[in-house]
Amino acid sequence: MQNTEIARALGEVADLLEISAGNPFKVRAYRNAARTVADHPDPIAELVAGGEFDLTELPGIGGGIAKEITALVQTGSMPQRQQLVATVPPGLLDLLRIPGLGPKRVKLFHDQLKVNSVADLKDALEKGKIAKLGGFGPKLLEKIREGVAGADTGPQRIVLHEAEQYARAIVEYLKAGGGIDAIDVAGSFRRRKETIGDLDIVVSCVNAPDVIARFGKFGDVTQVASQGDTRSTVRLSSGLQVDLRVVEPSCFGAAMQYFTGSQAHNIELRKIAQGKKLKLNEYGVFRGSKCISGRTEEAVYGALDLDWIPPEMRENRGEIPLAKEHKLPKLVTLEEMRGDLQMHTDASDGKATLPEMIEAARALGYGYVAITDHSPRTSMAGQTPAELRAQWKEIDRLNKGMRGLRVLKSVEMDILESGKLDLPDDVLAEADYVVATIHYGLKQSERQLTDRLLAAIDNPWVDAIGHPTGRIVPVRPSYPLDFDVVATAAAKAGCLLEINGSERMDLPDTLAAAAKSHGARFVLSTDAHNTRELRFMRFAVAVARRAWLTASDILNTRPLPDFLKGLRRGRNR
Ligand code: DGT
Ligand code: CA
Ligand code: CA
Ligand code: ZN
Repeated sequence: MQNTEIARALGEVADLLEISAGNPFKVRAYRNAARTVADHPDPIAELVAGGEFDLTELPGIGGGIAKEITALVQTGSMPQRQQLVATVPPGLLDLLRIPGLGPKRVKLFHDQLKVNSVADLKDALEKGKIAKLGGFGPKLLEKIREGVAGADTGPQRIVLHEAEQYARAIVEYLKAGGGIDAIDVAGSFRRRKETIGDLDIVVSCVNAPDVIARFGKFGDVTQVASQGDTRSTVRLSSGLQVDLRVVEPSCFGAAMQYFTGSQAHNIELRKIAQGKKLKLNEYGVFRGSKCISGRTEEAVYGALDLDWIPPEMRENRGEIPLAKEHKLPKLVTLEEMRGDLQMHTDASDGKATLPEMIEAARALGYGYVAITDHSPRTSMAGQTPAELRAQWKEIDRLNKGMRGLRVLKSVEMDILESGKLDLPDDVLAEADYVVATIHYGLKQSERQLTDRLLAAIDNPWVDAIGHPTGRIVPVRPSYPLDFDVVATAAAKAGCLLEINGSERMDLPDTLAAAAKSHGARFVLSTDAHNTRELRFMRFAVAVARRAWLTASDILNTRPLPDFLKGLRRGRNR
């Protein structure tokens, strides 16, 4: 659990307290605590888990809030928050998420106009009731109107990183209730899509009603939208919907297959079944009324004369014919990754020291890592050439005493707005590996941005282009880019393209697949800014697998000597 999430939960408690006219001092206490947590350099969840740390030593955190934070970290929910959520209409939480609406305004609408949901607010807006309240100018009204329209299009999709936290918490919770034979998360989550619309959980067990009942009582549930004998749908306080299906053990594989989707993949499979005079549904493969398979997914695919298809490929993009011909690619796995090629220390904007990052990387079993602190252009965080050289000297020193892990001297170098590089060649030549990225001038034209990347690819000391499209999944889309031109140039020059496993998830899966078709090769990295984020490699691997990449497409699946020889600078050695 990240500090931002803990801070958000604390902030929500403050909002809820304010809406329910709670003690203003308590409201302020929660707001202060939220700020303290958000600003704290280390992951609070880890400090709590370590057990040694006393949260009340932090500014603005007293005994009560410390207990709430500990409960949140340990159980995934905050008692104070649950208590408040139970007392306010669930629709008010949706209202709080509308841009321009804080607790004061939500409370005002609630108290004065009996607005309890997004629908109520829409109605009040249409009838001019909000304008009549006073204090709402035309600009603000327009902003609220847009927010309402956005909220109307259904709940937001969430990034895979965040979905994982919810999925893990719910699965652990259901398991802890006992009586479960098998449990797994299906849907887009299992296909490892970059964003998740809702979570789909499949359980096989003996006593379905028990599991369904327990599911509805998960601490973070604000609404049980539907509940039947074998299925239930709930909403969590974040707005995320979770579907649960309970099946017999003999159907678990078929249910996992069906609910993993994608829908397009399933439609194709059903056609194949029909062609064999079989019927395929969430309960199994049937000949007439006889179930011929369903316990495992392998058996379901097998009954259709298909090899088992990795979930990440199930998008009906040609995987089914390959499964029929036993020609599915051997997708890259997390275990095949031998190094991490982007991470930051406290020398730039990271939170951990160089030795701390190295120790954490070693614990993950890597053979090499690149320390890629920022170049001067990155205001506040940038390293001057002198500072970089000092860090590299330190890395040389550390490498001497180290076995098993090699730390590569590196830098994340900005490609400037002008298209020039942020560091001169003589500095770049002293590094082991250089990743070039764009952080500024994102509003330039497609031509300009494409040319900037091409200029970087043109420099023989640039080994890779980092987060090539600039997108950050939950925050901003890609900048305009002629990607085919970039990928073709990178392939020709032997410049690698990065797949960044942070919430950037950049390259996106479709572009990575396109780049592969142009002959490009890749590096996978985490862009970790603390030790915990070094585990984000699984998200980079998810993107790579969705792009059908194999270990041979990815240079950092190779042992160190091959990796170094595979770099374009390696050829000059
Ligand atoms: P999401 O939640 O929008 O990120 O995407 P999914 O793929 O998880 O979609 P979801 O949750 O609506 O449904 C989960 C899977 O269940 C879906 O991938 C395929 C299967 N499924 C659901 N409804 C249908 C349907 O009407 N027809 C077929 N063939 N499959 C369905
Ligand atoms: Ca889903
Ligand atoms: Ca669903
Ligand atoms: Zn960057």
